[in-house]
Amino acid sequence: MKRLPEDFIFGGATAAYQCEGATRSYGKGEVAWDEYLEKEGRFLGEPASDFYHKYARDLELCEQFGVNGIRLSIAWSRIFPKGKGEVNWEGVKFYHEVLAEAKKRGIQVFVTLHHFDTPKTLFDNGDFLNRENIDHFVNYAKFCFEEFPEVENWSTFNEIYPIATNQYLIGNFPPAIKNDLEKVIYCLHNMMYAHAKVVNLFKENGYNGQIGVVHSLETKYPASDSPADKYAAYLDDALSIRFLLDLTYLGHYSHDTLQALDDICKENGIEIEFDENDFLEMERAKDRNDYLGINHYQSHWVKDYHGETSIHHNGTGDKGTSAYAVKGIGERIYKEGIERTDWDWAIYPQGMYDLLMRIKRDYPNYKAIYITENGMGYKDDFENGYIDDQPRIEYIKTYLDALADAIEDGVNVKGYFLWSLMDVFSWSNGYNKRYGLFYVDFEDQTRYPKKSAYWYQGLARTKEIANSYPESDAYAKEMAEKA
Ligand code: BGP
Repeated sequence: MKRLPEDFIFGGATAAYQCEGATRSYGKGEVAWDEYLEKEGRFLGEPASDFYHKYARDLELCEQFGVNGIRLSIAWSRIFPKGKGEVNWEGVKFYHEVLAEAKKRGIQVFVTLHHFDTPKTLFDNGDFLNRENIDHFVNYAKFCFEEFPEVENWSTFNEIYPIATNQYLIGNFPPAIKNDLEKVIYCLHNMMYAHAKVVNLFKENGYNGQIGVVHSLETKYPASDSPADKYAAYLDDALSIRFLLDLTYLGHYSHDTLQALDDICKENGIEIEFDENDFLEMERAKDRNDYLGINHYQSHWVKDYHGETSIHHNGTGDKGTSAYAVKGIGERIYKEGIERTDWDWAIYPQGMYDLLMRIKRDYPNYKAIYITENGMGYKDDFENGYIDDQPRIEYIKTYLDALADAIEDGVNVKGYFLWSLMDVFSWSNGYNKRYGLFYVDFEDQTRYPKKSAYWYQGLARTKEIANSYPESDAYAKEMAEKA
C-alpha cells in the first residue's frame, strides 16, 4: 500500500462564487456572471452552498473528517464592489471571521485572490485585456496582503488558461466570445504579467506567508505515432501548459514556445506583439514563487487538425457530446480504452504522474507543488440520507496513487485539495454536477457526509492509500442495513 508524507495536507477546495451565495447582498458588487447566468436562464450562482452563512458548519465538518486544509477565494467585488475605490467593510469582516474559524479548528487556509470573478465594472471595461485592470488587481492584492496578515498561503489567480479559452475561444464563460485566439493569447500574457507584479510586490514588501499561482495543467498526448499528431499535441501543450510555466519559472517564453506560438498565429492569421518590459517584471518574479498550485482532472489525446475551429462544450452530463478542434492546433479525440466521466473527462492518473515528473525536469526552480484541484464530477444518488459515491473514491484513489509515485520519484508535492470540499455550484453545469465530500441539499442547505468523506477521513488518519478504511466500511454497512 502506498503512503503519503506525515505532514501532507489532505484538503478540500472551494471558490467564492461557487459556494458563498449572497451574490448581491452584504455590500457585494456585481460580477459578470450575475447578469450572464440570469440571461442564460439555466441556473444561478444563488444559493450555491450558502457558505456565507454556513461556513462554520463546513469548517466543523473539515475538522471532524480530518480535512486539514481548505482552499477558498476572496471575492474581489465583496471587498471592492466596483473593483477599486470604496471598500465594503462588511465583506472584509466576513473573511476575517472565516479565517478565524479555520484557525480555531486547525485548518490551513490557501486563499486565491481571483477565481473567475473580476468585478463587473472592470470586466465590462475589458477585464485583463485592458492593461489598466492589471493595476487595479495589484492594488486589490496589496489591500488583502495588508488587511489579512493571518493568511499564510496566497495564490494570485486560479486557472489563467481556462479563463482565457472559456471567455474568448469556447465562449462558455462571459463575455461568451467564440474563436478569438488573439484575445486568448493577450489574456494569458497579461494575467501572467499581473501575477509577476503581485509576486514582486509581495516579496519586496516582505509580507507574511507564501505566494504562488494555480494553473490548470491537463496533460496532452499525441492521438497516434504519426509526426503530424505528435506535432498537434506539441502545439496544444505549448499554448496550454508551456506558455504559462515558461512565464512562471523562466520569466520569458522559451524558443520552442515562441516557435509554436508563431505557427499557431500564422495559421490563424494573427500577429502578436509583447511589450519587452513585461519580461523584466517576470524575470524578477521567476524564482519567487513559493509554490505551484496544479489543478488537474484529465488528459487529452490530440490529432492533427487544420479545419475551422469547432467546439461543443458538454455542460449537461450527456456523455459523448464533447467536441474540441482548434484550427492550426489540433483536435482532441476520444482515445479508445480510456474511461470517461459523464462530462467526457478522461480518467487517466498516469497523466498526473507524467505532468509532475515533467515539471521537475523542465522547471527545476519550482519549490513546491500542491495539487490544488482534482476530483470527479458525478450525479450522486441520495438514498435516505446516504450517498454511495464509490466511483469518486476510486477516482481519488488512483490519482493519489500516481501522486505518491511522483513523490517517491522525487517531486516535492506537499498537499492535495479535493475539488470540492462540499457540493458547490458549477460554472457551466449548475447543480447536477457534484464533486463534494459532503452532499449539499441546495433547498435547505443541509450537509450530508458521503461515503467518500468517510474514506477520506481514513486516508487522512492513516496517510495510507487503501481501498477502504474502517470508517468507510462502517458507513457502507449502515447504508446496507437501512436500504
Ligand atoms: C476548475 C475550476 C473550478 C471548478 C472545477 C470543476 O476548472 O477551478 O472552479 O469549477 O474546475 O469544473 P466544472 O464545474 O466545470 O466541472
